[in-house]
Amino acid sequence: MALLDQTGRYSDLSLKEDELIDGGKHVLVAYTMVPAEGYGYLEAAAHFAAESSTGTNVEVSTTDDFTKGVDALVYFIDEAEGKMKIAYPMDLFDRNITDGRTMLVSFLTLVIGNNQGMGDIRDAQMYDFYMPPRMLQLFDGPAKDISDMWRILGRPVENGGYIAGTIIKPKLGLRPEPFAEAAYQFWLGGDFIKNDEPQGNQVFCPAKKVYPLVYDAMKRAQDETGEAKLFSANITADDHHEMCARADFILETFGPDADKVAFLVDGYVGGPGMVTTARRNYAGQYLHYHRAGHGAVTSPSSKRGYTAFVLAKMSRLQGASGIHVGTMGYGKMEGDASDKIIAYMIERDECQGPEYYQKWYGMKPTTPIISGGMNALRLPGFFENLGHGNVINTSGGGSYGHIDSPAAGATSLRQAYDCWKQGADPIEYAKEHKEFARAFESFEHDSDALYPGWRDKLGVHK
Ligand code: CAP
Ligand code: MG
Repeated sequence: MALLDQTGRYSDLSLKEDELIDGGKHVLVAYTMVPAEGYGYLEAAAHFAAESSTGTNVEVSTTDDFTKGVDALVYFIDEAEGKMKIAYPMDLFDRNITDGRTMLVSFLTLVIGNNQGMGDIRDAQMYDFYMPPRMLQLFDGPAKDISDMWRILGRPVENGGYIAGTIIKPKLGLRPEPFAEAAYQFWLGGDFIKNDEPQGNQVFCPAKKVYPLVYDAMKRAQDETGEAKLFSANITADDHHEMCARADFILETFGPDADKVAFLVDGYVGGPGMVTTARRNYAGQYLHYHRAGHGAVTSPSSKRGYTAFVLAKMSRLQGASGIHVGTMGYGKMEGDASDKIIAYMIERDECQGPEYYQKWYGMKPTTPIISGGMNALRLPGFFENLGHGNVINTSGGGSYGHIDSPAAGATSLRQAYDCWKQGADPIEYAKEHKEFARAFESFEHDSDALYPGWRDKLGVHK
């Protein structure tokens, strides 16, 4: 079906990207895009830009010259590569009437909104974006970051290193007493425990019963180990007031140790409002963004929405103190070694993304949270790929699946980091470190795959 040709108004391929960046007045967005059958590339891209800014599929009589001044413009296309780039004038984006700040939901509504269902677009996925300095100033950014955790753990606030964590497993089905016992057992060896993403106030494990028991477990583990312990409590809920009721109860329950509580928000399924509820109402707490569900749009098999890189970059703008970034091919979830760019973009003050070089101008970093099928055997390779261990790692199966105890599982995680930092051979290291060695027997599928001949070398026989 013939469409209004909007290339004249919504594209200008003479625009220069470096001039747009120097001008500081545009948000730039890079997409992979494939038009639907029978539509021209630039025509479809221009219609995409119209629908994402000031236009629709026909001219309207109410448009005036000012309107045209805030048109989004296609400034680059590569039909062979299936890529386009669009410049969005900053003034398109909505601002709070309360404090003038901008909001991620407006960014999403425009750049990944109606354009996701247009008849002349088959595929369109955002794979990078560039925020100019003024827009960065208008996002909340993180209030707390990993340095706050290192400080509580009594470590250097620079390069404080690996935080050994877990997720209370099984994912659901524990009543309060076994839940708190699972926490206590891990804390005897580890630093950090999170609720699993669906754990909240289930009828068989009421929040008002379980959190006091978890706090008691934290105190006992702190007393027994002489170490501070951290807990990431899930406050995800549809209703803002419910979120606050959970957060308030948890802070009251942990009382003098409330600074050791992070708030977990299932930010993808919950959406920007939920993340901002936590960020703005509890700025004193580390904001832990869990991304359950993101695979619906970020999976390599998805041709729409946005990538995991974009999700993580957006979370820093929103103020996530930490976000799950996957395991870069070393764990159970989708991903590969090149995903390390996701970590670099959210932890550094400037970084080259897939398309844009982004400076953050001092916005606090977002911690890469590494989770999903990890255990002590998989970690050395992970650290080698990433190049550092300044991360929070939560290994659920990797802790509660250790054949000796959750504490031994936690210790094996710490030892994996130590092994990598020393540049030691894992087999040689295992000979001197029992919990790490027993991880080989705990996760035989992995040890066989990663360390062939490990049995003979460690003198372990079936
Ligand atoms: C990991 C986890 C996390 C996933 C989420 C799970 O448990 O608790 O939710 O890591 O994936 O429920 O699978 P295990 P990602 O450690 O037992 O695998 O971190 O990639 O968002
Ligand atoms: Mg989970």
